[in-house]
Amino acid sequence: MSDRPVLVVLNGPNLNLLGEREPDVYGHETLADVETLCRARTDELGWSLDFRQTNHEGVMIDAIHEVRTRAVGVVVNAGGWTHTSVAIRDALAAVRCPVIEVHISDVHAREEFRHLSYISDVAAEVIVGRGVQGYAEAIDAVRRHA
Ligand code: CA2
Repeated sequence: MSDRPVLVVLNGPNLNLLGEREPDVYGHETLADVETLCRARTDELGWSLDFRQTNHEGVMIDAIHEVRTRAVGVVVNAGGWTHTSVAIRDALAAVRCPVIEVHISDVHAREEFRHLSYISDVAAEVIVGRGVQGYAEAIDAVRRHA
């Protein structure tokens, strides 16, 4: 088993559909493209990448618990749960390493209900509206905060 630091990227509901709909909001890249760009960045840093997506809140919470003591950093796009889930926020609050919140779109320029994030105040940094490139920026933010 590799002893390289493990960078964890967690994606929430509907992000598996990335690239299939709403390209004006989310762009044309797929989640597989996002994984590829994250892997390029973690390879450069000599880190390994654990990249996941789930549409199930309990699976996301279990994943956060599983990585909370062993990751070098957690990059999380919690999708719609960002605006609704105290449970995901509580799980992220127990993570020992830096947590970086990322959103592909500029949530603050969209509907009012997307302006509230339950996660932002337990995150070391929040990156919004940078497209999928925001994931690479989030990995760089982990490096600064780790
Ligand atoms: O901008 C982001 O990254 C979001 O986290 C994406 C979430 C949305 O609920 C947040 O407010 C902002 C939605 C992810 C759904 O992504 C889709 C992509 C393509 C087609 C359908 C859904």
